[in-house]
Amino acid sequence: MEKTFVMIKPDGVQRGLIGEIVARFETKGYKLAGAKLMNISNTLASVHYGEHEGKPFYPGLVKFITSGPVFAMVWEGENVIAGARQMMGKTNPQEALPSTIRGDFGLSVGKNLIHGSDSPESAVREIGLFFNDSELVDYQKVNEKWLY
Ligand code: RTP
Ligand code: MG
Repeated sequence: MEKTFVMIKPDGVQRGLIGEIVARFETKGYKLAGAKLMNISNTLASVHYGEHEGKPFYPGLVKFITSGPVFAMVWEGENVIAGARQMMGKTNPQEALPSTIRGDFGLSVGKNLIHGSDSPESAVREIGLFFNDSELVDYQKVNEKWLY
């Protein structure tokens, strides 16, 4: 089954939105395979956001993502990479539709609450960056046969 990396950014943690955001993924039907509250080092931030190095917003992005704890997660399910991005909404919360996480809770592109892998390659890369194999749990959920 497909897996993706999702992370509640420091603004989401500080605003007390961990439960609200986790609940959306849970009730959608996705399965949580791993989760942890952690601080991101400058090194990890620069590897994770390496694709944006050199862009004008990059220094601010690294400063922001290392400014406080994040809640890192791995979610599993059919088409979860695209599905999670849909639930997050557009990068700029002012363009994100209502009922998306950024559309419902965000106001600015710099503090847009949540990250989600944007492709299968990114998902594998990011899961490997943030989680050891031993931190990911493989299990059956009782409701699986009612979802697919
Ligand atoms: P993310 O990687 O955080 O999940 O967000 P994303 O895919 O929707 O957006 P991406 O293009 O990867 O940009 C990464 C983060 O950089 C910040 N950003 N600021 N014009 C700007 O000021 C600007 N553009 C991007 C956002 O916080 C975005 O989430
Ligand atoms: Mg991105």
